[in-house]
Amino acid sequence: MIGKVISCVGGIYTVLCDGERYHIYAKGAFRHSGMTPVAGDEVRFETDNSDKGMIVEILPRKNVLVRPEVANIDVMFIVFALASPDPSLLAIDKMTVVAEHSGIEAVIVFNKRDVADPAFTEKMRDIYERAGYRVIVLSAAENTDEVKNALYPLAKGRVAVFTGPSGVGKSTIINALYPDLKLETGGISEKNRRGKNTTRTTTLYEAGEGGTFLVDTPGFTLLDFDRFRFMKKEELVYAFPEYSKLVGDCRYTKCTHTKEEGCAILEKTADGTLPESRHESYLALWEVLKNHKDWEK
Ligand SMILES: Nc1nc2c(ncn2[C@@H]2O[C@H](COP(=O)(O)OP(=O)(O)O)[C@@H](O)[C@H]2O)c(=O)[nH]1
Ligand SMILES: [Mg+2]
Ligand SMILES: [Zn+2]
Repeated sequence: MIGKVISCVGGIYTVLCDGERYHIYAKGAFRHSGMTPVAGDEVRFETDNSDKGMIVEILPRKNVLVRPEVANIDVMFIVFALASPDPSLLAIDKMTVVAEHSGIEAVIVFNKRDVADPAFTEKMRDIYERAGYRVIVLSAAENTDEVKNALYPLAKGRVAVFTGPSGVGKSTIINALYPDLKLETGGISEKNRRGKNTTRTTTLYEAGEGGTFLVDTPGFTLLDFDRFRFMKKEELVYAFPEYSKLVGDCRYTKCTHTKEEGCAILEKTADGTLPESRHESYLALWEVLKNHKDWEK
């Protein structure tokens, strides 16, 4: 049988298949191969018609994230507040880079418009629209219809990950979208949960009438970039959509886009065509990736 892994707690996988939930183990061979099933995996499993059984195969993945550990993501909602807390543009750009590199559609969601300066809101929208992203501005606590109208069409029938720092309104947004899930808001319970559990587990929440799965990541858990070693620094430019199309215009084929003369990306940043903040993030991430290489040597 083929099913979808919903969660894994203490080595027991919950697998959803034809509306039934199976609580099963994974074949020991996975551990030896270093690739174990994660939430979001499509798996082949054997069962003796009870709710028990054994996962025997992980079907090919579209993509997989390490933190949170989840596979086959269709869309990543990168949620930040426009104020309280103020957004870190570097933190946003780390997440867009992870999404791009993993081949996951990223949607930038700015919440708490009600407490933000309108000029700042427009500045944020402009930066990310120019980068090529869909940008959604919300006031989730005030207006649930707005959340539904903007996000429902993008989440419906898909595996959607909500990521972003604590306190930006992720749970509020998810609750507005799918009130039946009743996620706790305010962050206190998240802290408790994290305190008790040393190992993080990822759960896919089934939402709506089927085929929609949500992942709410508590706190700032998306791929800690400093431990993100599978990306080469030369690949970074391709994780900035507005840069990848300019690479061919740089004077040198080995341009690193950090300081070279005749760099198309530097020129377009200097003349204001491309936002400064994105290039600051590029430089910061370049340094991280460069140092990894040294460290590995
Ligand atoms: N002012 C304002 N507060 C909001 C908005 N959305 C959520 N909040 C509040 O922000 C706090 C954190 O929200 P929560 O959904 O728990 O954030 P999470 O940690 O990202 O899941 C809560 O007190 C919410 O009521 C909003 O649009 N405007
Ligand atoms: Mg939350
Ligand atoms: Zn260049």
